[in-house]
Amino acid sequence: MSTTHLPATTGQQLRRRSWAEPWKIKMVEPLTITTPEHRRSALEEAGYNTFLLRSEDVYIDLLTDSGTNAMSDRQWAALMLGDEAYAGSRNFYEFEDAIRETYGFTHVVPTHQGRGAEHLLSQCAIRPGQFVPGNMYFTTTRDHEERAGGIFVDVIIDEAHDPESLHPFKGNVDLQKLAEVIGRRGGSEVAFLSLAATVNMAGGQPVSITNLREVRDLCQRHGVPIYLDATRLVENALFIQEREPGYADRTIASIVREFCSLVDGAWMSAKKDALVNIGGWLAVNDEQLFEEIRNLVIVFEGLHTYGGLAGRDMAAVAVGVRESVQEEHIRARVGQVRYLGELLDGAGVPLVHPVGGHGIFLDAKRFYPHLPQDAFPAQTLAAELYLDSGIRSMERGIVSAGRDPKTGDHRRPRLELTRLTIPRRVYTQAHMDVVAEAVEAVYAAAGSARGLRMTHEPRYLRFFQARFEPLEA
Ligand code: PM9
Repeated sequence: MSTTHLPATTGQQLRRRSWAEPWKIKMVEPLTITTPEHRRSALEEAGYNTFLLRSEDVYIDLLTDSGTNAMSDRQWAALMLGDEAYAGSRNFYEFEDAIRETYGFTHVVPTHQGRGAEHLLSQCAIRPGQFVPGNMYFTTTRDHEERAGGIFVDVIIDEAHDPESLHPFKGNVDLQKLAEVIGRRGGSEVAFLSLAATVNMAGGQPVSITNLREVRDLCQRHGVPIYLDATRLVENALFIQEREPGYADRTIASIVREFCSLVDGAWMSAKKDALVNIGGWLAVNDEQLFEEIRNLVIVFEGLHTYGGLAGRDMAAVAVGVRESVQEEHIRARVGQVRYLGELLDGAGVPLVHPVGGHGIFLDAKRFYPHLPQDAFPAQTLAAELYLDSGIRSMERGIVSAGRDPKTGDHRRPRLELTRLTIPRRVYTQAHMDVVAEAVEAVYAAAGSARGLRMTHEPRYLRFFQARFEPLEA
């Protein structure tokens, strides 16, 4: 992995040394290798939607990094110490301590996963008709904000919508766009700024602390709170350490704390950075808001000391949160993503630059310049990659964007991407080599792809369950 190689001195010469994953394997899970005929029939059965494939028909699973992480021996050991009391489980207090220490918020409730927290926050902090500006949308986040009557407005910088822009912090908020939203009806008509770091749909792109400070000044002047989606904040912290002047000598843990000190609260899908298979949380500093959240969590998730999780799940989160900010871990995690990006760059495959924290986002518009967006190029690419090699990826384009609730038309995002998401501590560098070769093969055959037609469109978050069929030649 070239970006994390250590220089070693041999006489006068500097030589690159090989890198290896900072863990060894204690338990293995066999992978399934399938035939092209088997994959063709599995994909047809799944309606050309990779979400509808059975995992046993998948070879290398890059659908998501959510809940697909390998837990450490410490986490597995913690699972055995689950306190499954209905109320006041010991593991809740461990969970609360880990989140308070790592992220710095005062009040914490567990939730079954990230969208449970989004639901609670949206219900408690949005009045119908209020604006909810955000640095690009995320599918479940925007859905909950709109369900609560909020009007989502994208205030990310323009560079985020350009897959070729090399801006180092493509997740940043555009201050003018935010000021314009606040200016429409005043700060009291803005529920909160919904800030994600990193920004998933832009390609795992980070937000800088400098930008956050400026945004905070603006929000404070108008009484607008900032709530942070901290799902991949540790990855964001690595980019700050690498790219933001003054942060090179700071620890990841201290950058995470500083970032959180500039916002009013946060939520997290613990299934990502926190290295577990299930879990989430919502944390705020405001006591009154917390009282409301702590009450509402009982209605939708469970008592405020388990929030839909088993005691053992909270124990695994408590250990995972602390492991997530270890320097070696996070460097290896993001380094592995970068390694795959470098292989694909070497082969001239079009993808989002700079490479983000949790995956490679292939640029389906440039991959298939002959396909219109109505033929679902990113969905097509995910299907073709599965057919070629059994590798599963995810559409992040027009299908994921859904329909505008007012007009009923497709939302047409500028970014039409297919995401190769890397689970944490699961695959080795050799798997990345195999993935790169498969993507190259699909790119070489790109001219023959015909695109897809949607045959079934669910009402909510359609990308999860939509069905497609190939367009005729
Ligand atoms: N992200 C992902 O694969 C899981 C499925 S949605 C396609 O990227 C952010 C930034 C996320 C996220 C989930 C959630 C929701 C909130 N914020 O999946 O409910 O990336 O735990 O979290 C997915 P849960």
